[in-house]
Amino acid sequence: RAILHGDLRGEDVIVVSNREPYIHQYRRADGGIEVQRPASGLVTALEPVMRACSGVWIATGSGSADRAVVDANDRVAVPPERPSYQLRRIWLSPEEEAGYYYGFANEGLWPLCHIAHVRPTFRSGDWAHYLAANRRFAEAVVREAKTDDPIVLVQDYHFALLPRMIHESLPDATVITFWHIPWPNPESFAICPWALEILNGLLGSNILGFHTQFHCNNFVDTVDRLIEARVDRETFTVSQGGKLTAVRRYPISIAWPPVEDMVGKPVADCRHDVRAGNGLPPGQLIGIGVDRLDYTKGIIERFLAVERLFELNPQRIGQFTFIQIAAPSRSSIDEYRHHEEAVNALAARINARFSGPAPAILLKVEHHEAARVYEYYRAAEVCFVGSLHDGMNLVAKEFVAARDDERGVLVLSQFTGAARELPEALVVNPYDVDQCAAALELALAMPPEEQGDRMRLMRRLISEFNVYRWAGRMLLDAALMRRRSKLPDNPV
Ligand code: ADQ
Repeated sequence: RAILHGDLRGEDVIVVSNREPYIHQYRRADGGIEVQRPASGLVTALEPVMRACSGVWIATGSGSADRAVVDANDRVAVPPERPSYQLRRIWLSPEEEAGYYYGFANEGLWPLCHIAHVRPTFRSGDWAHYLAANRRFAEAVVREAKTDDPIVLVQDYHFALLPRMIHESLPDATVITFWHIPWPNPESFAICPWALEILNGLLGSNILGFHTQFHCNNFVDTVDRLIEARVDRETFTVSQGGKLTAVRRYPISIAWPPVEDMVGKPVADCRHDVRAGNGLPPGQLIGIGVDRLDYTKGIIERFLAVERLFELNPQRIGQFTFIQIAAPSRSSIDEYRHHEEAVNALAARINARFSGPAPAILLKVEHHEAARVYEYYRAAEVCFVGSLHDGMNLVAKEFVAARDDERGVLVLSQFTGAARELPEALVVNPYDVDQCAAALELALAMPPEEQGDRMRLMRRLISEFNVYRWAGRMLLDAALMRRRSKLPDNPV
């Protein structure tokens, strides 16, 4: 935090992300405007940076009252209760959004980068929108820069072309790009008809960050295989046309300690309220899953594991309920709608087979307030993160942060970035239904001392490697790079 507050004062910092940190939703009856802060680790991590240096955050306007509050330059000061930095909104038409966001980013790059066996769809029309949207954000960065050497933090796969565009207009800018999803191997990445453009775009960054070393390796291998560039595996840098990009691992995390609102309610009250609120008996054993309703999250596989648990351990029927909280996501894409239907049908089939006095699966397709999500974490015996592939997965870390009682068991897919940091979880292969069912039973039967031993180790890691450290390490590396680049050339 000291880095964020001290070293950055006076720096010209710009963040670019697709989603905005504040959404002005609608005008209330009392004339005020309802503002939502989407539950997002990114905002938690980067807001202290923005506050420290009165920066500018550029994002797509998405709320129906967003236009009503901006000035002539499409800017509004945020946070609403204590304005300290500017939010600059970019307005995309429905066609631009369909092509750039739903099309190229989410039907192309998302399945391309995740091994979930969903075929990516690439359309030249979507690519044209992606290119144009990146261009519009680049123009906004140039307009918002107060100096010719700003620090620009580019977030995620929506903006692969942006780093190069910024570098061309502001060659002295320090561009730090963070790719929040996995990076595939070179053969998989080469499927993309615009693979070279994407790589050249990203290599406009001074620093390119991934959650795991494995994804850094895949990126460097992809560059080595597909384009003309010098790859140095000793320093993990790529140089192309005199431009150097450092490829680095920065595992994202969550705020620590967790905000008081999240863990203020006693565990016993959470246990009672979650059971009573869902019509479950007081002693019911509970498993919890929390995800966007996305095919990469392995919700189907988790339900199959719950079904297998009941087949193998009939004494658990009626005694155990798996509650899946699933936030609707990208539902204008066919693949997501089909997935939602499949999830619903499977829950119904398993419930028809295995519900006792209480249901086997409770599927709640809705967004919950963050404090409610934590209440579920605190009420559960087990949290099951079953992603088929996931850059990091913050749910795993949130569950651990929520358990200040040092109880509860995390069952965690080996295909998440989080599994590399939390080996004390019960790490499973989500495709192996029997193994997952066995892990669930092990979790339900685990003695409290062992739960505590595992939980304490995981809590220690997250308390140390929290989200401030994620942002701080990237910015420290960037600061060092900037100081080095200002030294005169070596005269000898
Ligand atoms: P996501 O794919 O969105 O993020 P994840 O890291 O699990 O995945 O974060 C999801 C967030 O949404 C969590 O904070 C969770 O609490 C919240 N959430 C999920 N379902 C919810 C619901 N029904 N109601 C309310 N909140 C809900 C991408 C990458 C990840 C990477 C993050 C951050 O895919 O791998 O960890 O970015 O880099």
